[in-house]
Formats: sequence, C-alpha cells, structure tokens
Amino acid sequence: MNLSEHIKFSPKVEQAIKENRPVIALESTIISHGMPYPQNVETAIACENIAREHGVEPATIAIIQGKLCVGLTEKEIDYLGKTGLSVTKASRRDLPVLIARKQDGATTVAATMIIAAMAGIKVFATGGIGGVHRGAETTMDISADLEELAQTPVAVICAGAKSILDLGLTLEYLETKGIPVLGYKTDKLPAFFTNTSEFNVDYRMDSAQEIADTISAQRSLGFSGGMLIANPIPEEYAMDAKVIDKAIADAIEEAEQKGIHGKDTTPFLLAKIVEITGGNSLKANIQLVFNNVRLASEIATKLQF
Ligand code: PSU
Ligand code: MN
Repeated sequence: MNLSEHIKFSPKVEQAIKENRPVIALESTIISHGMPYPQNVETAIACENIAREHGVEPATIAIIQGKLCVGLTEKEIDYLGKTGLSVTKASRRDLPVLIARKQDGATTVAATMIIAAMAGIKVFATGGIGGVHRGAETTMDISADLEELAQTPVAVICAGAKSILDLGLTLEYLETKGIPVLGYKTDKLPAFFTNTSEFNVDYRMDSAQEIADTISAQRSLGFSGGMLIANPIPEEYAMDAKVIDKAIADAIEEAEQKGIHGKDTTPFLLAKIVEITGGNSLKANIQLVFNNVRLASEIATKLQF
C-alpha cells in the first residue's frame, strides 16, 4: 500500500484544503487519555467550534480501523472519549502496527504531527506536550514528542509544559534539537496550569503575524523540524502555584510507589492531578486548550500559503 491509501480526510477538511482555507490540527490522546468523560468530548467539540468561529477548519486527528483520519465525525470523537484509556495511545512507534491490524488509536502530539505533516497541515493546537520527565537521568523517560518536534515540520501551540516534567531539561533538549521555543506575549516558559516559570523562552513574540512569519521562514529554509509556541493560560484561569505544585508532587510520588512507567506515566499523572485538585485542574486545562486553539487559528489565518 502507498501512503495516500492510509490517509482518510473528512469531507470538510478535504474541502478546506482544496479551497486553500486555513486548517489546524488537533490531537486525540488529550481526548482519550488526557481528560475524563464527558468533559473530554465536550472540550474536543468546543475546540472545533472555536476554530470554525475564526474561519479555520479543525482537523482532529486519530487512527480509526487502521486509517490515519484527518478530521473526525462527532460520533468518532464521542467514541474516543467514551472508550478512554482502552483506546491505544498512539505515538510514532504504534502507527505501523495499528495500520496493519486495522485498529484504532488516539494520537499523541508526536503522531498527530506526523499525520498533520502528511496532510500538509502546518499548525497544531494542543494543551501540553510530552517532554523530559523528572528523574529522566535514571528512567530515561523522554517523550517521543520532542524527537518529533526535531524532525517533523509542524508548529505546535501549547501552554508550556507541566511540572510533571523537568522544564529545564526539556528546554535543554529542545535547544539541542534546534527547535525554536517562542513565548506568546511572554519571556517566560509558562508551566501549563500557571502562566509563568523560572525558565526563559528563546524569543518573545507579541503578534500572531510575527509567529506566522517565523513559521514561514522555517519552512522556506527547508528545515525538517517544527516549532514550539508557548501560550500562557489566561490569568483568570491560572491556578495557585503552591496548590498545583503540591498536587503534582503527590501524584508523582504515587506513580513511583505504584511502579507506573512508560506510556502510562503521563495519563496516570494527569488523572491523579484532576482527582487531587477536586476537578479544579480540569477546569484550567480546558480553558488553556481553548486559548491555544484561538491563537493557533489566528496564526493559521496569517500564514502565507
Ligand atoms: N500533557 C498534557 N495533556 C496530555 C498529554 C500531555 O498536559 O493530554 C498527552 C499528549 O497527547 C502528549 C502525550 O503527546 O500525553 C505525551 O505522552 P508521553 O509523555 O507518554 O510521551
Ligand atoms: Mn514517556
């Protein structure tokens, strides 16, 4: 089989691409493994609506019966949300197996970038990316998302990285791999639930146009990698740093005690943090994703095709 036989566009995304209208990618592990049901499905649908309000076609990406789907139906989104952790969390290594077995997979940032690039989509909004985990010097737990940013030409808009990760080491890794880290209206790397951290981004940019110009420049150089755009959670939705830091520390301790590792680590920590904060972290998470979809839509609109 060749590549085009593996990809399935939704009619709306196909039409938008044909008409040269802006399209942004959205991931699906955030639906199945990143949030509880039904908020996961409500958030995914709301994200699509926000993009459309900006005149941008959303392409939520997942693998359904072995097809790399670019654009999902509401039924498919609902299925991924309801099935939750029982859907395969699909990163780069999982794609060949899921295709061969004609199975379903919810795509991580890495896998979503791969499929977006195949579809010609340059901008992708998510919540948080995977990175270098705390303690990676012994566990070697470094997300495949970072390696993907190094090799796949898609700009990812996120709210920085959660402190379940080692933010300093994550930035070092991104620097080594030549991935620009841009802060939207900020000099500091936001820490997902909070809008700042002790770490600096590479460049502060105050307009979507400047970010779009930077993406265009990267593409015109023919570089293979992507870009990370860190968009701080709006102040009114940001969490208290002490509260969230304690929740994260407790979640990490429990994960260690239970021997959680590999691809289960991030979903376990995310769910634990929601539980410990009594759902407050989920509210913040939803709002920061909306905020990222808004910025991604503005950037996609301003990109020169
Ligand atoms: N971080 C979040 N929410 C998420 C994820 C990360 O705040 O939903 C998901 C994304 O799909 C990301 C994946 O690509 O987890 C990273 O998993 P791992 O750390 O196992 O690479
Ligand atoms: Mn990992």
